[in-house]
Amino acid sequence: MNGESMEKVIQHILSKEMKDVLMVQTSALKAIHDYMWKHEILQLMPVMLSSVTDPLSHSVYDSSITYAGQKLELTKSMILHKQMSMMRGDLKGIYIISPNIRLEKEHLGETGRHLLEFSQVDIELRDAKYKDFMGFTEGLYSYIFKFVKKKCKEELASLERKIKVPKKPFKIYESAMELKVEYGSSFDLELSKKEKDLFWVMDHYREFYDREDPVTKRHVNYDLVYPEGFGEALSGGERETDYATIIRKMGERKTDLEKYKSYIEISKRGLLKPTAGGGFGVERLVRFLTGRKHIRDISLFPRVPGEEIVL
Ligand code: ASN
Repeated sequence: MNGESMEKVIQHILSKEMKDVLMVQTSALKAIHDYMWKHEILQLMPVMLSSVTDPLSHSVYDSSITYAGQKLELTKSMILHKQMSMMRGDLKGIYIISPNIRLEKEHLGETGRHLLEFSQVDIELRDAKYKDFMGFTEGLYSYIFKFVKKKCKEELASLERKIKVPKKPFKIYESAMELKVEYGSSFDLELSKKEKDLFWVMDHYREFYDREDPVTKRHVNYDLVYPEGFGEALSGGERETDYATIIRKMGERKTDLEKYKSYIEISKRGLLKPTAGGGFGVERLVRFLTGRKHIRDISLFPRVPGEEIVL
């Protein structure tokens, strides 16, 4: 570490706009908790050491550690724990403000959207279909935007940001597959630059846990995307519960079955229940609400891929 990077970090912590940003963040989190309370969705505390975690659909550096002879991973997302918590059957839904560690490749530092460590509002709803979860999320986003707009008038004015409460229902693009052909692999970003409001993109090929319709073969999942070029907000889907289907899909994705053996055992016992869910990053939400250029601008101690962590 050199003196120059130390100076930069200190200037960043002391930056003038950080208090306004933190006020917007705190208000958004309050709105999220209120909305969950109103819908009787209960909060779980985060799990940070996992014997099974999200395989993710893109590659990251290994974050495993060994403790007392057991190999564990720092949690990439609590998707599998969300599913396993719902095997209780008596919960309407759960959410977690979940710290996620994803040791992303260095080049992603330039996107303005990626951090090595971020907090995800991760939600799972019992007996829910994709439409139920999307409706729930649209309500949540409208609630957050209205709340922040009302409570943070001064802060938003000094940040020179106007918040527009999104109109429901949000626009839906039915097929990520087709968009990929038309716009290339960063189709969500291209559309994000064009669109003026939040929108959904359906049917993505990704991890084994998102449900595939056995008849239509569509992937019953979704991404929510911010407009104005801010890119992806949330991803989620209906979940796969059937043991044989999970094993088949793990095979297709060349998943290490040994690594997931405890989760596989739960599915083999028929304990997984039909649910739908999704998660969105707190930092990306705050970046959008405050209209900042880079995600580092809204985090007091940002961990940007490829950058030295000084403090
Ligand atoms: N939270 C996401 C979901 O619920 C998973 C993820 O973060 N990759 O599907």
